[in-house]
Amino acid sequence: MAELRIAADLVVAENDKRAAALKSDYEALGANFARRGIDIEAVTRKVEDFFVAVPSWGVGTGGTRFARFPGTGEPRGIFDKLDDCAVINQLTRATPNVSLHIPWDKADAKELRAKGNALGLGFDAMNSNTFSDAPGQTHSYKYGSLSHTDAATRAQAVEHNLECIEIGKAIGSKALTVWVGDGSNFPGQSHFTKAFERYLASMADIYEALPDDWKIFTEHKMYEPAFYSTVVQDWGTNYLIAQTLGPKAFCLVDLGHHAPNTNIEMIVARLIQFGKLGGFHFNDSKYGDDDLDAGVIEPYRLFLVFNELLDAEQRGVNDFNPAHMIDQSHNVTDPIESLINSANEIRRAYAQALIVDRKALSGYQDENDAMMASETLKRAYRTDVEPILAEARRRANGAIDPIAAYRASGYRKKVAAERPASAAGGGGIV
Ligand SMILES: [Mn+2]
Repeated sequence: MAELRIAADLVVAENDKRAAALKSDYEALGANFARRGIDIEAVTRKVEDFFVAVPSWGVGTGGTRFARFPGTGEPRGIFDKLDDCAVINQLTRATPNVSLHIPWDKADAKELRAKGNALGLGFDAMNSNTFSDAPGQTHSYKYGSLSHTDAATRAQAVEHNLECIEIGKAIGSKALTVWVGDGSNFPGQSHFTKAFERYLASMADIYEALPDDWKIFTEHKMYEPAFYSTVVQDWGTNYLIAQTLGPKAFCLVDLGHHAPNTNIEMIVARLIQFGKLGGFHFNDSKYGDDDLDAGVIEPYRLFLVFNELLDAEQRGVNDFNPAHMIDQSHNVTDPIESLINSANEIRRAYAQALIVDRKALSGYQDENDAMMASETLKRAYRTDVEPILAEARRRANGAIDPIAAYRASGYRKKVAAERPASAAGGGGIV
């Protein structure tokens, strides 16, 4: 039995206040579904089994290039972060796994594993960091890491990724996500081809050390921290990497890493078709890599991404098992509330995509009935599936209204008393 960060009877008391309304809403939605030929119980069970990993770096307050304004009770290290992640999972029952970032979360592997076990948490993909310099490191990543012009710097970056794999093996992770900040700020600064050749050679060295049952994920990103070019700038380059490295290499799609108005769901479809979709970093954006909470800006786009995933699943695409991870920066909210809400929004998109009438959609596509094809998607998207999400949480001993339960628990106030205030100022992601 996992240690609970919030008293079980508080969650029960909060749920008791809302149980009758939920029952009534769930029955009404069930009757609506029955008329549409959908089994609400089957949908609820699928939602209960859908999980998304939370990022350890997401439970601290994020920042921008301008400043960081920390909240109270900021986690002091990985063990505090795991405590906060356990709260998110206790209330949502949607986030049983945590993704670690090394070296930020470096700690004794046995202790990490024991802490995870005690809290009922597992470990998702390991994330390497060669986009900033760790204290005391020999070679700087100012001008790149895996694609650096200097062989010793590249070797150091490869070595760091190998260390991430070793830590991951010790704590039960099965994937490595390679983060790089490599790129250039000026035309002419970097030779596109040579830089990509060096990157591929470094990645091949990392791939070589990857256990057989692991996956390696690469993320494309159009800009930032480099502002003229990046080494892995778009999904085409990302696909080339996965294709060149081999069968354990896959592309990760971070929803914020594209030019505005890019048709991301179509990229997802292409990667699925050619067997290289590794998974997602969920977040939302208005302008660039804003790292806003999933579903707050473009919930229809999130739904359309899940529509492609469910289409693939229901077509029985081979070995289709994309990783679901959140990658966000919470600058003005309580990070725990943002992650609770994001996990729910991701489940909402999943539930809405589950109820798309795919047979009807396929028929409208064949008949070139654009109006009805669009309406088929919209009908699913317009359905308020909140009773299903709430019922899935309730059945798993989570909270019917997780943010209300979190606020009622006084958790933030409690940890604020235990954890000294962290320093303000400084930009960047944490
Ligand atoms: Mn990302």
